[in-house]
Amino acid sequence: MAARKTTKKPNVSAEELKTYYREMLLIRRFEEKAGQLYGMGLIGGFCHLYIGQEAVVVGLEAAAQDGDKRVTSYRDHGHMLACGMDPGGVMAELTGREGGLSKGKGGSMHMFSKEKHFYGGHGIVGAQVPLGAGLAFADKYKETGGVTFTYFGDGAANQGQVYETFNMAALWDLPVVFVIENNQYAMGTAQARSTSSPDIYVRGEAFGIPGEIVNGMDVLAVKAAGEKAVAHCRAGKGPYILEVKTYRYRGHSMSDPAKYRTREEVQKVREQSDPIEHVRELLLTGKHATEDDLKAIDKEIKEIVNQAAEFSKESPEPAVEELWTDIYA
Ligand SMILES: Cc1ncc(C[n+]2csc(CCOP(=O)(O)OP(=O)(O)O)c2C)c(N)n1
Ligand SMILES: [Mg+2]
Repeated sequence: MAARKTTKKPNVSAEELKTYYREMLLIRRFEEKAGQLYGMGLIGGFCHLYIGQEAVVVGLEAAAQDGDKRVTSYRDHGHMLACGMDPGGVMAELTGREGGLSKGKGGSMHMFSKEKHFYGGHGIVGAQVPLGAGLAFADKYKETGGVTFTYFGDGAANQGQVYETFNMAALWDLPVVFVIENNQYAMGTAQARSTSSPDIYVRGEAFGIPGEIVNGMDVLAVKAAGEKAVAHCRAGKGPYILEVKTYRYRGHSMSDPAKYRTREEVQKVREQSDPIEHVRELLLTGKHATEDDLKAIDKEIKEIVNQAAEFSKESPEPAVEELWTDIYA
């Protein structure tokens, strides 16, 4: 993973930096709270946390325009929060309550928002990749000018359907940004043990799809790469691949004891490359914010997350009759 660089003064306003700080902190605190509620038995089933990867989605959302679409895997809470979906609705879905975004019937991996153009939330590894190309096909067909961000992991990048999708997306010049969130592990398997090439984005070359590596612990680097990718797509030049190097601090899911890596490895990333600390440092050293300003933001975020948690506990269980609604068969 690329080391954090704070020596170069970034060309970014104080407000922008504070927005990224706030958005990344919201994801982190939300996920910590979800972890707590899971530990208390209030969340059941699978729950995959996004802690450590916050700069990826926040940076790319900063490069998106209204009407752009996003689709991702089961590690999806951060994507929903970053595109503006309600934290209370997400948390109540995790606890399986009526106020959840899928009325408590879907859980962590099954939320959607037509309004925010969030198309899931997919538990089958790699399944969202062809769906993302389909969404981009619709935009191209309807000439909306929209771009679809299709997120998948380093493990998913070894799936055959990814390359079938690359072929068609390139053939039809679809406006899709393929975002490989390379957090270096697929469940308990390190990238080097499962993936033949150290760089994954180069596989796009076979289809004529350009791409690049991005430092996923630096929100500004992610945003800049995202802008380049989106401009490529909007200009009608077809798909683009961003291989974003990141790291997840928690286990694969809440039931993972994480015996395949050392505590020291995780600690080292936290200390040397944490994406939120990075922006915090930029804000303080650039004199864009004081410690008190940042404390006020921390407090504001804590309140949002506490309210979401309260709502997720107070919202009732779905009524039994709900079993017969939203059925498409
Ligand atoms: C088709 C399929 N095969 C296997 C699984 C089990 N599985 C769930 S997540 C996962 C690893 C995926 O890793 P990666 O794509 O790197 O994403 P990350 O979890 O790191 O975000 C596997 C093998 C599955 N859900 N679907
Ligand atoms: Mg992975």
